[in-house]
Amino acid sequence: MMKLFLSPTSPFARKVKVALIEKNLYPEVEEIRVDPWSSPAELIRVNPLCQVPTLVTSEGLALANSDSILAWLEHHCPRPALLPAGDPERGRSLAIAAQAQGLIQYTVDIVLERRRPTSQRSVTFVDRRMAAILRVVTALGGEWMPLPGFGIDGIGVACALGYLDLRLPEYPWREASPTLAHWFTAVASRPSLKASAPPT
Ligand SMILES: N[C@@H](CCC(=O)N[C@@H](CS)C(=O)NCC(=O)O)C(=O)O
Repeated sequence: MMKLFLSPTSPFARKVKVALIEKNLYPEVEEIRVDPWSSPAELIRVNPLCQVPTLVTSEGLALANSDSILAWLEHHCPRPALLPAGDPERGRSLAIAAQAQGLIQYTVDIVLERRRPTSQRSVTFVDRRMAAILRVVTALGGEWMPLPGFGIDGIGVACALGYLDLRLPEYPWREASPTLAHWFTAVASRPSLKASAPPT
């Protein structure tokens, strides 16, 4: 039995949950819901970083960091594959997944910045992140469109867009990238995305 520490709103944790469901492994997973910001002892015991997601394998190995967990999963449970076997698709998938991961991190950066007292907030920093988010969303709807199928690139992009809708609902990413909006609507019906959707 594997253990997955997650919080229902974490987009990083959602990537891992979606990948586990897509690989038909979720029946073997015990889901442990925690709030990492309250520093729960059970999370710190396995992951000194005190972050979700943390996956504890059936051998007792505690893995942090969504991309490291996905890499471990792909190697240990190769079917169905979430990463193309050959180049250039494999490289493209990793490149798109990296943009998606950055998109999530930049959105989190803005959320954390907004939680700071007004006097401590940096407008310059938020503007820089906002500008990058717009560039990434545009690229993901164009040259870096997720590959056909639903691998780690599509998983990352879907979780990133879901998180944008959750945390920055006023952000007009669909207008910036109608093609990406169309793709997002098409994949939204996947059971893995439905089962992992954040509470509204
Ligand atoms: N690079 C990590 C980021 C994980 C992360 O930042 N998780 C957040 C929740 S969305 C967290 O646990 N934050 C608590 C903290 O940073 O203290 C990943 O991809 O998994």
